[in-house]
Amino acid sequence: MLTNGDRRRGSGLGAAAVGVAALGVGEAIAATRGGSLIDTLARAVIDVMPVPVVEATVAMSGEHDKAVTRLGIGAGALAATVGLGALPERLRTPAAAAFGAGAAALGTRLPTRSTSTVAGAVAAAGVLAAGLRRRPRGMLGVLAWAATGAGMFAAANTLQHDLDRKHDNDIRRVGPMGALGVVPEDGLEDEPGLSPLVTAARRMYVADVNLRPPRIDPIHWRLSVTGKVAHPLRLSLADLAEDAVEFDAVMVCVHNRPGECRAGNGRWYGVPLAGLLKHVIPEAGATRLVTKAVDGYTISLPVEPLRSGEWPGYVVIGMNGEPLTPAHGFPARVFVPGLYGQYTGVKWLSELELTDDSHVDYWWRRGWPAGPLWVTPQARIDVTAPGRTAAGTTTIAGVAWAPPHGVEAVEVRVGEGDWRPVDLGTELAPAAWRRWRVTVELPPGEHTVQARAISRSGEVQQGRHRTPFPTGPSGFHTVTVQV
Ligand SMILES: Nc1nc2c(c(=O)[nH]1)N[C@H]1C(S)=C(S)[C@@H](COP(=O)(O)O)O[C@H]1N2
Ligand SMILES: [Mo]
Repeated sequence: MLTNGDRRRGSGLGAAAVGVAALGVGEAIAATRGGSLIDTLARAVIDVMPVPVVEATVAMSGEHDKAVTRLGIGAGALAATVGLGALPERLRTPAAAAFGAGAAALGTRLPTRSTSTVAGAVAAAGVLAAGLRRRPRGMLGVLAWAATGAGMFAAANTLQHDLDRKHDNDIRRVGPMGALGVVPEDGLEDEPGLSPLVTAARRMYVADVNLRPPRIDPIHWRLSVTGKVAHPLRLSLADLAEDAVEFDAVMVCVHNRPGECRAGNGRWYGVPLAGLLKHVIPEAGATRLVTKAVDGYTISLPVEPLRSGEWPGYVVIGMNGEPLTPAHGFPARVFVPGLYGQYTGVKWLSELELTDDSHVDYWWRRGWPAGPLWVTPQARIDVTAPGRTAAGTTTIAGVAWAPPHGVEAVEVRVGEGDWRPVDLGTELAPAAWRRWRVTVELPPGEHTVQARAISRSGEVQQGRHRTPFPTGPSGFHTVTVQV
């Protein structure tokens, strides 16, 4: 005999299984043309998420923020289905239809819009309505629905991978972007565990508001320079490549708390914005350069320091000798070394618009200051290892940055002891990160080691703890060493 409690649990499971099937079917149909129901729902949620929730998600999930968001959206959608299933029968179909209409509307409205996402939303709503009308009975029924859903998710995954592979081929055909030439060295190559001097694109942190990078066809892509300019421009990737130069610089996320890895050092290839701006001739009143992206994200920068070259900014089209990867903004992004990633310019650049001060950026609207915010000096400890030269010594090594001025010095201290200098690797460029190493003698026991960076402009890294929001983090990276 089934009790009422058993029956309710059973029907909840049945509704969840229907939810998996509906989402799976939606995801598979959306994927036929590169769309995604879950990514669309996620982006809609991210766009309205209160900043404290965004900050908590980033702080808690670290590098896995996208996976955590995707799981959260999936779980939320399933919970919603269970809720739908608990409604009186006559309300379930209208509720499923409303869900489908909402998801379809998002699929047409968001910058990531795609007809296949709309089709997926409609199909998901149909499966949901049908499934909830005759809820699966018994364990076998539940399993059958859930397995259908799982199969559909697997199909969606395969379709997305195929599209990614095709996109990677399109990118490969673009050819080299700059030459890494001689692999740069700084004299600290022999330190195992130390971050590489130049961060490989696949090891570079990824931070943006999307679950999946937009796929942009390089053949048809053009960069428009518009707005208050005497000579608007439309440039292809090949046009840009003609004026590109190589530069070394560290990209740092404003969420990078001491010791974290949301920072990477690249050898970039880009067109100086000063030259580009000279070419288009800004009109009177053109005070802001709005960098716009295909994901609907904008970051605006003051025109004057970019035009004069006081802030050397670039339209970047390559990293480490290759085109940008999809995750890092292919085919183009704007980068002003020294500004935090969130203020430095957009990935997946589509347009540069010169305008007045009335423009409001994605994150300002959400409570972040108008900025721009500059990266503060930061030192990270990568290595604490037994010294190789003498017994009882410990090697401490890491990276430090203070763009755009450069790292003047790095210092470490043990416990509350004095700050002592370290050896610095050769500087690639002031805006790049600099590696460092020191060997200290430590008595047996447990020790805390801290590091701080000092910028060539005289700014000393602050030890007081500050959260990333609203002006960037501070504090020292502190590690514990057992001798
Ligand atoms: N179009 C677009 N550009 C963007 C973002 C975004 O969400 N969308 N995120 C910014 C943030 S917060 C950072 S830290 C950098 C990260 O660049 P990366 O992912 O290549 O490291 O990109 C910036 N550019
Ligand atoms: Mo960021």
